[in-house]
Amino acid sequence: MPHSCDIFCNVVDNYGDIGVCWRLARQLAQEHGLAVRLWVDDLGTLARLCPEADAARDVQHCRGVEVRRWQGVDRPFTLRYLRANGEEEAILPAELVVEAFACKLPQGYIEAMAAREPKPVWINLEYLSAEDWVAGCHKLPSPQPSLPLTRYFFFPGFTRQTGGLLLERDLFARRDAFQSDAARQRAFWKALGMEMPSAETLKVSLFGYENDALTGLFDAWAGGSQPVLCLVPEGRILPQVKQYFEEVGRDSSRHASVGMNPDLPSYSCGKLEVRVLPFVEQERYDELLWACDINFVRGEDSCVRAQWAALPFIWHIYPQHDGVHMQKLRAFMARYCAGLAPEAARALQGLWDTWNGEAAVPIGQAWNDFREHRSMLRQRAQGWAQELAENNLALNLLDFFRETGRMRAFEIEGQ
Ligand code: TRH
Repeated sequence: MPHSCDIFCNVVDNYGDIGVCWRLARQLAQEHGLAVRLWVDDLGTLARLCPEADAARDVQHCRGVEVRRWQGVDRPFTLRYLRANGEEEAILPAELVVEAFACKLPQGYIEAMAAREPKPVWINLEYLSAEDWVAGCHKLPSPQPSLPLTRYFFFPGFTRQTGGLLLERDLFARRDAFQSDAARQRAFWKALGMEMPSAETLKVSLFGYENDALTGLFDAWAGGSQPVLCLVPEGRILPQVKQYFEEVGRDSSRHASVGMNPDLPSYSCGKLEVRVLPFVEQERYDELLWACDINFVRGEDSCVRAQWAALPFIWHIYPQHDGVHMQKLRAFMARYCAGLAPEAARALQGLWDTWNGEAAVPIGQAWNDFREHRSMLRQRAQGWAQELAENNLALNLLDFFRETGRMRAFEIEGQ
C-alpha cells in the first residue's frame, strides 16, 4: 500500500475535473488512510464542491485531504514551501502520483520524482469512456525518454479490462437507507423549503449544459397529464429556464406564474413546476439524485453518480468541437442498452439522442416513449449499478500500485 498520494488537477472548465479529483482524494484519504495532497489551480471551483475550502489559502486541510494551491501548469513550481511560522518545508513527491487528465506535471516535480527512491508510481488518470479501445490502452506504460521514470495510463471504464468507476464503500447502503426512510426524505424536501411532493408527482432533477431541446421538453411537461416537479441546480442551463417562463408569461393563452423568493426562483405552467436549487456540496448532490424519479445529468462525474443512484437517467454528454462526443455517447448506450428489451432501448436512445442535439423525433414524443418504459428502465438501472459496483477505481489504483511495485522488485532482482 502506498502511504502517500499527490493528485494534480488543472481545472479546465466547469466542475468535472475537480469533481473527479476531489472525490478520489477523499476516498484515498478517508477509506484507505493515505496522506493525500490535492494540488489544484482553481481553489474557487473546489470551494463550490467543498464550501469549507478557502480559496485564499495556499495550504489547508479539508475532509482529511491536504489541499494545496498549484500556481498552474506554466508557472514555476517550488519544491520549498514557507510555512506560516516562517520555517521552510521541502516537498518530497508522494509514492503514488496522479496526474489528472494529462494536466502536465511541473518539470521541477518530475525531476524530484526521478531523484526519489523507490520511484513513485506515476499515473495519468484519463477521462471516462465506454469505447472499446479503452481496454487496450488501460495500464499502458509510457517510459520517459530522458528520465528513469514511467508514466502509466489509467482509464476509468465500464468493463473489467478498465480501471472501473469511483464508488465509495458505503454509498449503496446510504442510498438505500435514504430511499427507504420517509422521514429522511421529508427532511430533504423541507431543507429545500418544500413539502414532500405527492406520490403522483414525477420528480426530475435537471443538471445540464445549454440545450435547444429544453423548450420542447418543458412544453411536454407543462401540457402533460402528470404533475412534474423539476429541480434545477444553479448553473449553465438556468438562463434558458428563465427565458422559457418569460416567453410563456407573455403568451396570454398560457398561465405561467413566478415564485416570489428571489433566492430560490420557482416557476410554474400547466402541470410543470420548476424550482431552482442552490449548488450544493458534492456529498449532498447524491441525495438530490436519490430523491428524484428521473435525473438529467451531464459531463462525467454527475453521470456516474446517476448510475449509482440506480434510477433512469438522461445524459447530456460534454460536447466537443470535433463531434467525437457522439461516438462516446453511442458506445455507452450500446453497453447500457444491451440489457434492455428492444423497445425500451429504442425509447432510451431516442430521448438521449434528442437531448444531445441529434433529434430523431420531437422531444415531446421522445419523452413520452421514455416515460412509458420507466419501469423497465428502472430495473435496468438497478442491474447496471450492481454489475458495475464490483469494479472500483480506487481499489484498482491501489492494486496497480502493488503490481508495479512487484514488477520493479522483479526487475531489480534480475539486474
Ligand atoms: O461540470 P461538468 O460539466 O464537468 C466536466 C468538465 O467540463 C470537464 O472539463 C469535462 O471534461 C467533463 O465534464 C467531461 O460535469 P460533471 O463531470 O458531472 O461534474 C459536476 C460535478 O459537480 C460533480 O462532481 C457533481 C458536482 N455537483 C455538486 O457538487 N453540487 C451540485 O449541486 C451539482 C449540481 C453538482
